[in-house]
Amino acid sequence: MIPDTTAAAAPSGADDRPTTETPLVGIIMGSKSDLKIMSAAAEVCRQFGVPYEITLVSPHRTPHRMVEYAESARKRGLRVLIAGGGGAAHLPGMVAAFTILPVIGVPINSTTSIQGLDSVLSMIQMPAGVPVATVGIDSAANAAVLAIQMLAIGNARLADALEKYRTALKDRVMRTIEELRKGGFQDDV
Ligand code: AIR
Repeated sequence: MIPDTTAAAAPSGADDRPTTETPLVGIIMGSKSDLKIMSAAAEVCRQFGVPYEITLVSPHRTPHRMVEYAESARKRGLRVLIAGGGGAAHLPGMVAAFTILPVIGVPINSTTSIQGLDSVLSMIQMPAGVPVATVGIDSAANAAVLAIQMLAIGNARLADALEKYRTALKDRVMRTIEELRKGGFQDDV
């Protein structure tokens, strides 16, 4: 049975207790030490009310579990996978090899990593036909936003939520600009 540490998300605005909703986003990572970075992806899914699961899958320490996870993901109803790893981060690429679901890779600047660069290089140059959409180092939140953008292609509620999210981002910048202007900031220089 995959995964054994599933925590499906509560609807937006609710608490963190697991629900019985079928997860749409699978968030996986190579080690518990990645959780402090990868939990940001779960938080974004929660904010958008997208059911997700989060668990550990190591391509080197639990290789059979990795194959089982990737091969069963689509059948279990998942639509997109977010895979994080540090150091020799082979998880996203190998998971992508075993599923046709889109895989978003999160390079992690872990303690064993060379500032995250080895992780990036382990993910980006995938062979033609087996892509991994790699986000920035430690950018788990962006991975979740990208996953939700994929889901929003066929989901009007999520598309609307993303429009509001973008408007909120813009409003925050505009407020800062106004505050700086009041403090004498010249925003045209
Ligand atoms: N890792 C785990 N299995 C394969 C790899 N590449 C990565 C984890 C973590 C790093 O090794 O993704 O970022 C260090 O793991 P740990 O468990 O030693 O802290």
